[in-house]
Amino acid sequence: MVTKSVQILGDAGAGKSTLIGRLIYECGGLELPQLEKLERNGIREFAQIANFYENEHMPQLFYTPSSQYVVDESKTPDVFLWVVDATVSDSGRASSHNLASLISTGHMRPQDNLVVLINKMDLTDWSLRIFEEIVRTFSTVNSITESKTSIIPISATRGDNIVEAPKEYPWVGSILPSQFAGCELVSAKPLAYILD
Ligand SMILES: Nc1nc2c(ncn2[C@@H]2O[C@H](COP(=O)(O)OP(=O)(O)OP(=O)(O)O)[C@@H](O)[C@H]2O)c(=O)[nH]1
Ligand SMILES: [Mg+2]
Repeated sequence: MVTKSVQILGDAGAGKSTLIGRLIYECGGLELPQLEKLERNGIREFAQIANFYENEHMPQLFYTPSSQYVVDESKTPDVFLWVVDATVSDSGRASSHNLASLISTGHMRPQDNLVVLINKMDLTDWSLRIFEEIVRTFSTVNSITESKTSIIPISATRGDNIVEAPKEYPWVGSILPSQFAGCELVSAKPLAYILD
């Protein structure tokens, strides 16, 4: 199993800590002792898991079928996840601007993959229209990096499209990039499989 680094950044309040907690909880291989430790420390939310691991200097780890990922602060991670809040009113324009400037100034140089995660899709009722609008805003993001780039919708709190697409919203698992808002970057794969 290979070990890879992942850096998770994005808009303020977009759900970065929640996503890290979700990945540790769902894909981190936690066993009873660790779960009991979280419970003993009153951890009840995914974002608190991320903060607890950080405060305790415990590595933030999760697994995809063939790799181990370690969350770190590297400027040159193997994978860079950019988290966007789907409920923003500007269709992600400020967010895509921030991402572009991070990359074009060399502050972030992902080695293999850049994945743009449109989070909080549950708050939009998994609106395809809202997702398409934000995808349109990010549709040229691959021109600023040589990394393989993907865009997917998720809900970090509900765990949708992290390991499995939400069954109630069949469009998520059947996105066809070639037919999608003129953008080839969207993927029908859940996050864990994009990273694999
Ligand atoms: N409904 C919903 N709420 C979410 C989702 N992800 C995060 N949130 C909520 O959004 C708020 C901010 O989440 P955080 O994970 O703390 O966001 P963050 O990006 O780490 O925030 P900062 O570190 O302050 O920039 C919390 O109230 C979360 O519960 C989601 O997928 N759906
Ligand atoms: Mg946070």
